[in-house]
Amino acid sequence: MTTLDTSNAQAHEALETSRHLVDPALRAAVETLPEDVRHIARYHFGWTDENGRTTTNRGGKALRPALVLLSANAVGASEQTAVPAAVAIELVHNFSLLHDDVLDHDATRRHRPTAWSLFGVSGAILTGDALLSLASGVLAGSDHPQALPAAQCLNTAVQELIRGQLMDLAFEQRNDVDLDECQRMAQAKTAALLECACELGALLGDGSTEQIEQLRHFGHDLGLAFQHVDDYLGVWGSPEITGKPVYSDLRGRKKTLPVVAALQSGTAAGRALAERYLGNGSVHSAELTTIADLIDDAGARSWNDEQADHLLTQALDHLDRVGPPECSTTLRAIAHLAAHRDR
Ligand code: GRG
Repeated sequence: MTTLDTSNAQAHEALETSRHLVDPALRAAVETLPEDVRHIARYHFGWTDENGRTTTNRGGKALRPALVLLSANAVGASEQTAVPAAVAIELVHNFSLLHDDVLDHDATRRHRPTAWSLFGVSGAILTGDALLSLASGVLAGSDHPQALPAAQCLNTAVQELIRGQLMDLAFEQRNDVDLDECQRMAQAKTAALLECACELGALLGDGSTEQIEQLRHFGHDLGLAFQHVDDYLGVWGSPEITGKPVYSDLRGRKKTLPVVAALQSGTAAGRALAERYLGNGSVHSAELTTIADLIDDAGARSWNDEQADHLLTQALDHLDRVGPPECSTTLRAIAHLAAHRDR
């Protein structure tokens, strides 16, 4: 086994352990929802099929709750201490996915039809709203002394998510998006929640101000690396990994990080891409492979990989400042996995 294999195995094991710790509390929280939204929420999490029958579906990767628990661990606390925050963060994440699928008109998520496509737009939106309010309730209902600052941290992250999503949608109508604003959009839409996950773990784990700050930066840099990988998968990922149709981001002419990097590259491929990609309506299926190739030819695929690697290194530097390396070995393994889902 190579070092990478060992690290990946460790990361997968940690995700599984975290799932075992968080799942009972997450399910118990969802069970308190009114019947109709509970039905949709159970489906969305992958626990039941659309008729309410129990399934063996795994749902999402549950990365964010693992980050919460392992951040608590990294500051010397038990993972159990941070379970309410892990539940809250996963509820917020899934609220954002339910809304995101509606806003993007996506028909598939996690290898299954999206909630809105089965239960209607109103059902999906209201279920998302219910998960968001449940997240606040779970944090407020925990008797942890840091529950109030934790709720404030989560609230700030939600505001960032909304800001990032608005930017993302606005970019679809624009042909002049630059890389700087695209990175700011990704920070708000994705990095803010991973940052919050790590901060919450450190906060509930009673970490020092310096430890909380370093874990916050770790989560932020890892979050941005994660979005680079997500955007890579949106162009070159296979449906087996993404759980979505091939070229999912390109069909909707999304201004993702590699796309904008290619458009701004000043290369002949970038100009040829602009001619095909900038416009309205969905991209014709026959054009998708050519578009993906042009993004690659413009150098944006390797740029995207380099950015993800650089951000991972930066994230790990922050982790080094949290404490002795043996306290964060698992968090390090998770970071490598999150920043290399494709490779
Ligand atoms: C509309 C009020 C209102 C708020 C919602 C929709 C929204 C604001 C924000 C969108 C945020 C979003 C969906 C960002 C993308 C982040 C991302 C890369 C999600 C995929 O995360 P994974 O791969 O998902 O961890 P799994 O399926 O594993 O849980």
